[in-house]
Amino acid sequence: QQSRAQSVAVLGAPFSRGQKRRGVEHGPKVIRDAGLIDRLSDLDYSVHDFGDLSFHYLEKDEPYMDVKFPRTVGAANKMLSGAVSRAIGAGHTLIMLGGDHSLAIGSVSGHAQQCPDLCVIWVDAHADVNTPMTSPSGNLHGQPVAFMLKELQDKMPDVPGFSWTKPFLSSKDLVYIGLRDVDPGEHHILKNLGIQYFTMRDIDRLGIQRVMEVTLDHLLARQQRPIHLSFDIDAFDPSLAPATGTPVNGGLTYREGIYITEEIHNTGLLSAMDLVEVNPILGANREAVEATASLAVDVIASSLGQTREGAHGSISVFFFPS
Ligand code: EXY
Ligand code: MN
Ligand code: MN
Repeated sequence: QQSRAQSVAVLGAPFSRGQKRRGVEHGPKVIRDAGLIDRLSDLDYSVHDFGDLSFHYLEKDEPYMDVKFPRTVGAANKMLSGAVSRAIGAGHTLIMLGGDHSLAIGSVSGHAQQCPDLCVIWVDAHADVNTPMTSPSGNLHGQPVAFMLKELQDKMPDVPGFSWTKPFLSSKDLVYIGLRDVDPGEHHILKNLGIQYFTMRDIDRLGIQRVMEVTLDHLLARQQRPIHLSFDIDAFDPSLAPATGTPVNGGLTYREGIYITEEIHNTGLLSAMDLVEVNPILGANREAVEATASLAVDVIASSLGQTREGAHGSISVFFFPS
């Protein structure tokens, strides 16, 4: 199947203030160095590398309640949101390379400006739906979904730096896959809003085939609509993706991760994706970093149609009459 647009935009977002560890701002570089652009070109897309955004890190950015770097994160996401909206408006399928997962606020909101009917598949060890009141860390990469959900609007304080964005996503238009580290406040939100989610235990129980069937049915059965895939590399088991800031044991296998993205590609509805939380400074050695970055490239290529089956769309020598 073909994806909706034949042209892909790659946008780097070297940003790390949504959490406290250095290094995740180098994610775009190591993912590109692992061969991303060539791999996408091999899939017969016209690839537009928009380069990296340059973010301003404010000198003075006092915490708000316990929220760290609110104005810096807010401004970065505002810039990202505009860039994503323009790229999608120009007809590209958008690939955002993070950076930490707070960037999804900008990425998904920019996508939603162009495609208000979008749905979101969030692949992550974490639910990232803490509010400033429930967050145990104050880190905004654990809170992006709370800024998106309409149902949480009256639970959200006015965090400085975020007056440019309003909640735009209904909780029924979001599905999580891969959860295994959910805070009490987040669990309360997931349950009370009736959000569809699949923990690693659910994947153990149902198998990834059934999980994807229910996921796509939940989001698409009533209406075909654009998909935003927000893929946190820490969804994978740390043995596969060691170079990341908040690893949690017992994650996705390689085959489960690739099955997820193959199924999403097969809908023909992927419109934008994030690949976040690759942190080269946290790899134990070069091999660990390269393995994580190369996994990120596999996830993106598979989301855009690289298959394990193989394909013969563009060969020049044919053996059989067609
Ligand atoms: N739930 C924890 C918190 O809110 O601080 C940990 C969040 C980690 C977020 C990572 C990127 O997905
Ligand atoms: Mn995340
Ligand atoms: Mn995570």
